[in-house]
Amino acid sequence: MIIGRVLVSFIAIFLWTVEAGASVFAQSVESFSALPPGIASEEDVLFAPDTLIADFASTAAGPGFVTVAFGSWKAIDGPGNDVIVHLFGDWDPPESFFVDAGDGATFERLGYSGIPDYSKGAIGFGFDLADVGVSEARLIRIVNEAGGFDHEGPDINAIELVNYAPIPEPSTILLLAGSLAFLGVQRRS
Ligand SMILES: [Ca+2]
Ligand SMILES: [Ca+2]
Repeated sequence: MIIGRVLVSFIAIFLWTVEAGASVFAQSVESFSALPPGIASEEDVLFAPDTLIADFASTAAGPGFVTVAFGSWKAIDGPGNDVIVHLFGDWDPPESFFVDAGDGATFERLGYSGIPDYSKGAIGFGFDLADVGVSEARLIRIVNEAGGFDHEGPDINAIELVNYAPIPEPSTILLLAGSLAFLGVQRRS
């Protein structure tokens, strides 16, 4: 009976994907380039949009970047845009950026922010995994367009997944495999 309940909850977690409605926001910073002086914390890019932002400066060594993860969730390709990068602040053309999706070892370039009209306040940039044929990604990386000289990066407020699915924990997979094996034995006996 317990195994049956584990199985039911496992399936329920899998069914809760796109239909959940709510968004998932970045929950941890996996890697990042240096922050310019006066910027409080790389973690200001985490969680829902607020008044805390971080920018990751480009230097002579290369473009600034930040890579984030989403806890127990991964980005998947669903209807329309799948990833939204929220900025808050002033905009300067060299603050344009690229967005990459990947799983650590490799990344695919999802898109480019473009150079929008100068504006202040909150701006969201949407990106679609389907544009580059990516079906899912655990990590999202934002890379400054400007590189090779000192320049602040985009004022990143939050990184949102619109379409997402749970990342099965290894223990859950083992539990499921064990449950199926047990059910198989029961059925044969
Ligand atoms: Ca999509
Ligand atoms: Ca923020």
